[in-house]
Amino acid sequence: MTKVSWSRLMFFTMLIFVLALAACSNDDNSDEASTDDSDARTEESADEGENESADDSSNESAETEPKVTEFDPAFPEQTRAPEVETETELDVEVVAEGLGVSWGMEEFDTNRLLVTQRDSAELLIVNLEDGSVSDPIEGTPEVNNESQGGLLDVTIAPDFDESRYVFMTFSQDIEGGTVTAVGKGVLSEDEASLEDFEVIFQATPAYDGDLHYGGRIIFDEDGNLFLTTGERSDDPIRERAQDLDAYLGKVIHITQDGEPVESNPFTDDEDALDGIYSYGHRNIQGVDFNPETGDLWIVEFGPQAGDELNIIEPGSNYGWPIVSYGIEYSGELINDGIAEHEAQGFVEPVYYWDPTSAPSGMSFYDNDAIPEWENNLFIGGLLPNYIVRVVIENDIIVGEERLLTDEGERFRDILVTEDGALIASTDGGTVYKITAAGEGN
Ligand SMILES: [Ca+2]
Repeated sequence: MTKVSWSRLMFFTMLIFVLALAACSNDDNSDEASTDDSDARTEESADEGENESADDSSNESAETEPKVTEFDPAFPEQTRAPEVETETELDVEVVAEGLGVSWGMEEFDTNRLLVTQRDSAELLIVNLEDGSVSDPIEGTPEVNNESQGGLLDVTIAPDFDESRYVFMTFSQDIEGGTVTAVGKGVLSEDEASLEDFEVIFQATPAYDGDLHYGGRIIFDEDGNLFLTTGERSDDPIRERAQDLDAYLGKVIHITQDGEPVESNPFTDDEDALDGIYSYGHRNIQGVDFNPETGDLWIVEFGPQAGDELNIIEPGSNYGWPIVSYGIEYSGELINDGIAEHEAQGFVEPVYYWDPTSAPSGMSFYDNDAIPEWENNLFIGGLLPNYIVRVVIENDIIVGEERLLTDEGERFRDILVTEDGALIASTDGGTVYKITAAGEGN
């Protein structure tokens, strides 16, 4: 059988399956693999699986676009994991729409979210039960909202019920350019204002640019903050990702007052900034703790291809811009085109995408409301526009799925509620709620 006819057979097989699914559900969880009619596939997957039954797609990778690099992975499971498919019937509900770029979310009260608006620098409350959206909360910081800048992430203090502290990241104008900044304020009892807002940390040096702020924050179990930054994109400032006297391209570990955590790996190194936890990153826009291992996982935007999923080890170097599984947007090789990290003394990504998943916010599904999703990782994709589901076994990526592929939305942040709903916010200002069918309300 030729590749083309196999593809067509597969297309119709998929089509029948999708139609069957649609008959019992009108959710948007259809499989996008069938929509690639370009016949541009270069993978050899057409040779695989023909002696398997129709419900076994385990030899097909979720990625159907041709690779843009010629790099080989360091180990077989490092890229293009087999496609998996959620069997649970899902409800996909639009909770809110018409908002701006909804960069960060936090569930501060059961089924109520704090949601940042990147460009307007507004902080809103979205109620997942009735879809209501509050007026902007007063007292948010002034931001530089050019290009990728603005009001970014939001989280609450571990003792929020008593302290009412809300922490946010944003791009801030200071002398010499802009920085990724962290600030905190107290949410008033009437939820109308943030009081006594103060900046607690600035990821210096400042740079006169408007790209790659990173900007995710998450609390650890000791009540300290992890902050992710970007390397400000341009060549040569991006080389500062390798420098321990700059907070660019780093994972940073600070207290609630913005001070370096004492146990940080470089506190005994006089030439290094004490807040640095790991380095050699490009632009980290997603972070969460793996609920099975307790490890800190991040996702970082690569150049053209080479988006990486990394497990963060203190003091380690993740290689950017010395090594990458991606190439420059111009098509040129990065450095000398060295991709293998470990051979060069850097930490290998646990997984990478080629061409891209354009990864933004992410969240582990630390819940049993949808049992087959438990401990899976969900990542917002900006372009292509879908949510990535990653299945992990012993720190190896064993499956990948793309969800909400037909919405045409840039998925900016992902959150799992206490009730086990998967929430996705988008650049188009939509908030989606995904639940097992019949359990959404
Ligand atoms: Ca890397």
